[in-house]
Amino acid sequence: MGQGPVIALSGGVGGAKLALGLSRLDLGDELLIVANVGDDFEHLGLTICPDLDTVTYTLSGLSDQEKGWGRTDEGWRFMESLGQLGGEDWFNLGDRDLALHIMRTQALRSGESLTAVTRTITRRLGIAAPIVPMTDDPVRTMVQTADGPLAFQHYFVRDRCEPVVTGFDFTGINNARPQADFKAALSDPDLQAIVITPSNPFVSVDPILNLPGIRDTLRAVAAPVVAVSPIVAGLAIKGPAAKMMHELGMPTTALAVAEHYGELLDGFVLDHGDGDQANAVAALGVRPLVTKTVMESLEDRENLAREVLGLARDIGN
Ligand code: FO1
Repeated sequence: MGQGPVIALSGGVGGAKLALGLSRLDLGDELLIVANVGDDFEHLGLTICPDLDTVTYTLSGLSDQEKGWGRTDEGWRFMESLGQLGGEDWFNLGDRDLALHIMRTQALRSGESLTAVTRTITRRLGIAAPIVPMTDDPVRTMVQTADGPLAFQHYFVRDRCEPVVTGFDFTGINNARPQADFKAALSDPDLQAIVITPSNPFVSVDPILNLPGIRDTLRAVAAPVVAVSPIVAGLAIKGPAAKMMHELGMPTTALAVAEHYGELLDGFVLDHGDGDQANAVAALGVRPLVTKTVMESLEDRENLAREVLGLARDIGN
């Protein structure tokens, strides 16, 4: 690839896996990881930023691999005591993880931006690739359900994704400005690619795409926009994406994800299990790539990252 920026839009676990793969390619400081903040919420007086934390812990090698969130080698004595005292214990904060939330909350309260405190944290954890929030302004995903709106973490964790979703709102999105480095990379004439990682299209990627001006910018930039399907053979690898698609009356297919992103896309990466949908993706005017998108090993993460950039290069030539 050339030497311009590669922007990766990342949400939860799937996004972080591909972000890790991208960070291990020799992109130098050209890789910019933009994390969703719609999952963020105020809890126990703390500002919790789960998607920033998932990608931060993943790139620092501290993430708990089987849960997909939080830290490995974790203790839960804080949660035990919280429970004893009758505190809200539906959202699990590990003893080590808690230090990050307290530090970030303190920094934000003292007027530091989320970008600034994220830079402090990622540097302390030895992460080279810049990780930035999609915006430094407050945006909160509200899940519309048959029984009324739910804050995202209430839907996702407290209610275990059981409510039937009817739509999504991103509170604050109209007044939110794209984060400065994100905005600058998008207007960099050497921008190489924008990668939409295999995160939940509705609650992890759409908050970023719905920032004022982002969709228009993605349509206008010369750099290819390439997405990796989070749906493989009709199922989400992790999380409620397929359930949401079903409840929204969409087919739970990789093709339906490509159609959801629509004309923003130049390329779309499907798993071998969905190879039969490649022609339909091509019929959208989007270049398909069929490969192994299920990332079990570190090598899988790197291989997929390499193939995604290869697709972007082929489209760009
Ligand atoms: N997800 C859960 O399913 N249960 C939890 O108790 C939980 C706690 C938690 C604490 C910190 C953090 O950064 C993430 C946490 N998550 C938990 C994941 C979180 O709900 C994210 O929003 C998901 O990863 C989706 O992006």
